[in-house]
Amino acid sequence: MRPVRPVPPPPGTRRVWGACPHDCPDTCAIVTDVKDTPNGPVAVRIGGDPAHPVTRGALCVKVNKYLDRTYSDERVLHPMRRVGKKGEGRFEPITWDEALGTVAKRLKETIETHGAQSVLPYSYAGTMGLLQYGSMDRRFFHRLGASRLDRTICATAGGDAWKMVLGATVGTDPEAFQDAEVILLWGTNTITSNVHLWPFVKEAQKKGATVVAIDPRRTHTAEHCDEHVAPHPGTDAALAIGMMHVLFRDGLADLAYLERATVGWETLRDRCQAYPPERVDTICGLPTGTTERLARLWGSTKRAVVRLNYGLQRHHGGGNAVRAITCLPAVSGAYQEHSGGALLSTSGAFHNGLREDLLEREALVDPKTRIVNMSRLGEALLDLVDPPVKAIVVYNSNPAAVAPDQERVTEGLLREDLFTVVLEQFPTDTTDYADIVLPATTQLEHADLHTAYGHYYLTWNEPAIPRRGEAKPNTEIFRLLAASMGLDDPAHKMSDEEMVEEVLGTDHPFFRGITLQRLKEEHWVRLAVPEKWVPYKDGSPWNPDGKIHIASEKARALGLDPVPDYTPPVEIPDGEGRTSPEPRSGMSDTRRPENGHWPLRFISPPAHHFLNTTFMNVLARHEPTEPWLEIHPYDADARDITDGDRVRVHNHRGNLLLVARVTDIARPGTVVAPSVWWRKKSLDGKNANILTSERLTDIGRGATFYDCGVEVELAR
Ligand SMILES: Nc1nc2c(c(=O)[nH]1)N[C@H]1C(S)=C(S)[C@@H](COP(=O)(O)OP(=O)(O)OC[C@H]3O[C@@H](n4cnc5c(=O)[nH]c(N)nc54)[C@H](O)[C@@H]3O)O[C@H]1N2
Ligand SMILES: Nc1nc2c(c(=O)[nH]1)N[C@H]1C(S)=C(S)[C@@H](COP(=O)(O)OP(=O)(O)OC[C@H]3O[C@@H](n4cnc5c(=O)[nH]c(N)nc54)[C@H](O)[C@@H]3O)O[C@H]1N2
Ligand code: SF4
Ligand SMILES: [Mo]
Repeated sequence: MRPVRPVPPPPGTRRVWGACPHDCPDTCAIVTDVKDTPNGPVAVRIGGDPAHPVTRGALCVKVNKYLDRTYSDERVLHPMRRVGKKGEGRFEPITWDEALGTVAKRLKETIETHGAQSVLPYSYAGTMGLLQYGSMDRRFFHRLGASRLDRTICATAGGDAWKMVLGATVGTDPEAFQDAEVILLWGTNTITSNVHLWPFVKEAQKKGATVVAIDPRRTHTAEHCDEHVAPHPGTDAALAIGMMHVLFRDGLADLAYLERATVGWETLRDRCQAYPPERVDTICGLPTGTTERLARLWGSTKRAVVRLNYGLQRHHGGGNAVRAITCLPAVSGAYQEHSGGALLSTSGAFHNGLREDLLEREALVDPKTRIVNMSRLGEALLDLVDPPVKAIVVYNSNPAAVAPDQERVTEGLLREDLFTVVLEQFPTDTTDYADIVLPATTQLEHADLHTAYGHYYLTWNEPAIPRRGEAKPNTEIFRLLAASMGLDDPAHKMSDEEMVEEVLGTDHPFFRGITLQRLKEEHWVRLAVPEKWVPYKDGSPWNPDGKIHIASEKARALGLDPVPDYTPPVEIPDGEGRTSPEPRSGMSDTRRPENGHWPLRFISPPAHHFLNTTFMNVLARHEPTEPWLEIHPYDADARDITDGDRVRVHNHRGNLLLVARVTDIARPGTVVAPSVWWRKKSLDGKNANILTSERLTDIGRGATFYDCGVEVELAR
């Protein structure tokens, strides 16, 4: 690919190298140009590092505006105490001493009265830096004996499913995509959610590759592909199994590779019998012949790669869908090629080496401590789990907006006997429910070390500007909280850089020669993985027997089918009119009406300018309208809905006001609400999660945001 021209720093500035902190596979290398002024250093320009092989000098539309975010007048810059009712968002500033004293006192009282497990940390990937994501905070909560949090809201369904087959979340190098001959973009809106893969896809396309998007929605990514296949949401496992049916049937399976590198392939071949391509076309709602054609395309070359992403795993059967797709390159033998195979995440290459166990002081955890699933926050706050949650400390997340079954979550957060602390950069929907808000720094104001889940480079983030107001990094806040609570073990006093040295203190070969010193000098460093890496050439190095587990003993031990199978969605019938029964008790949504199948499938994938809820407050004006619903003309006509009408989307969990966009971007039967809007900046104080359920995925205990049935009507 053509090299990128460097951009010199503007005159009178100095350049500081950093990393994008957001929950995005690309983990861009950022350069910030800083001017020293009489009032201190000020960041004047931000951009992508031209020398970085994946960032290639460009940031996305969101982080290009990171200076607007950092210097926004909306920032929370001082500790605050609630003065209004919960949910109102009225606060008064207090000193740090007062804030820390109050939090320490309330947590101590809670622990004395209700036990340490009544304290719940709630955090996700608002920042993905190892320090600010999970280090001092984990040490603090582990030492207290607080409840543990099962961080399932995004990726565990796919991640655990992938690991069942391949042992570690390591996939085809994104830089290798440029040499592929067939690329399937499966359940990924690449241009929105993984834009730095796109140039590699375009390069392959330029060289003659066929690129196919598999997505119920005709995204802008799909529009730029050679073909768009639009299955019903939640039917991907059937499609993958149907494709493998054709590969086995037509002699396109690489039996030598299957024999040499995998276990259990014969069982999968037998499973495929039940899914002839014609049946699969019906299940998925595809034109006859689609499954067969896709299979032949996939089997036509070993330089075939599938980029699967997380959209397709947010369904009841999402784990099995990922397992099935992961088997495709095994059956065709594409795992033997540098530019073949599959990519879900690259994170395993980092996490299998780094000493995150030390960073988080995992040794402090009593294995008997209860675990709360973050995807069922409503239940945790309402259903009197034993012991009840009496204090919640939220950071790096905005659960009032992003957690499913919003009504229950809100009811929980409104509880008068719940003590809520939120560490935030902005006055979000969640801070509105806080008793105490603690101001957090942004990426330009703190140090951090970044892994990635969409490439193989480790990146150092050097602070570029002074902290604004009284904001502090998460690490510092938990250091101070530990001191206020009287925790005086040296683990709670280490500096950020000492923790980085500790986490890098690994003898794993991927980290050979990588030190903090080197990272500071070079800004980002490729892991010591082979240049033309083919991780699954001979099987999987991450499974004890060295094989790819097409049949998985891990799955069997969990009571699952050892080979992947298709299970229909729970709330939305597939093309054969089938749904899955409610999952085991304790995981189901008991308020679902008898025979209650809503007529429309509802999905709420990321809007182009938002990152989950981050940037919504800064960039909403760049989105086409107020919060909207894409609805196909066929479904709109049947309901007398015209473009621009206000519509009410509803099901048994709640209802939501949106603006209708009548468009064939959505397939008939599926409506789409690009997300995730701040509730308080929406039309009726709610967002898509007023409709989603707390049901969990078949594998990985994940959230099922897109397994959601609704009806839509004109709002009156
Ligand atoms: N701009 C932007 N980028 C982001 C994010 C963001 O919010 N905004 N979020 C970040 C995060 S946290 C994550 S996890 C990733 C998420 O990014 P992706 O993994 O790409 O996930 P989604 O956008 O949820 O879904 C991708 C596509 O899957 C489609 N889809 C939904 N259901 C199905 C299905 O059943 N089958 C198939 N085949 N497709 C389906 C959706 O229509 C969507 O276009 O992106 C990251 N990047
Ligand atoms: N309906 C629907 N719901 C969804 C999704 C969907 O597609 N549809 N996607 C789901 C997915 S994939 C995910 S990953 C989750 C994401 O959900 P969250 O992890 O809650 O992500 P955000 O909404 O971006 O909120 C992150 C918050 O962290 C704050 N933050 C950032 N950096 C720091 C820091 O250094 N310190 C502190 N203290 N705070 C910081 C930001 O200001 C922001 O408010 O949402 C899920 N919810
Ligand atoms: S959000 Fe993703 S694409 Fe945008 S700058 Fe960050 S890492 Fe790069
Ligand atoms: Mo996510």
